[in-house]
Amino acid sequence: MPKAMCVLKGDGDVTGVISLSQEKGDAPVTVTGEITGLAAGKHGFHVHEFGDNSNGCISAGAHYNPFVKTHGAPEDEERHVGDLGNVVVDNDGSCKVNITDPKISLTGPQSIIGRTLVVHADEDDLGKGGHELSKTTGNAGGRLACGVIGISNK
Ligand SMILES: [Cu+2]
Ligand SMILES: [Zn+2]
Repeated sequence: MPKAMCVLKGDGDVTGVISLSQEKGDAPVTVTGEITGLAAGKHGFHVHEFGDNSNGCISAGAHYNPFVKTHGAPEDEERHVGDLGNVVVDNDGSCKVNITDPKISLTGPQSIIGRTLVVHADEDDLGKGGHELSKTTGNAGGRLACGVIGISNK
C-alpha cells in the first residue's frame, strides 16, 4: 500500500512528523502524527501545491487545487483537494494528528506526493469566516512549519 512521510519544520519552534497511508488508489488517506511547538487551539492544516521550500514555506504556493474549487471544509464538496481543515492543540501543547480524508490521494495524476504540508499560525475558518481571505485560504494566517511529502520506506 502507498505510504508517505512528511517532516514539518519552520523558522520557529514548530516541528512535526506526519505519516500518510492509503489502502489502494481510490481509498481515503489516513494522516497521522504529532506536531509540537504550537499554541493551544486550532491551526489550519493543508496540502499546498508545490514541493518547493527553497524560500521557506511560502515557496509551496497556494492550496493544492487541481479542480479549481473555492476553499472549504474537509467534509464540503466545494473545497480544495488540499483542504484538511484544522489540527487541534491541547492546553498542554500536545497535538496529535489523526485525519482520514477521501479527497487526497497518494497515487495517480492528483497524487500529493511531492507537494507540501503546511501548518498555520491561526484557525482555518473553513471558508465561512466572512474575511476577504476566507474563500481562498480560510484566513489561517502565517505558515509556521511545512515539509515536502515524500515516499516512505515504513
Ligand atoms: Cu495552508
Ligand atoms: Zn483551501
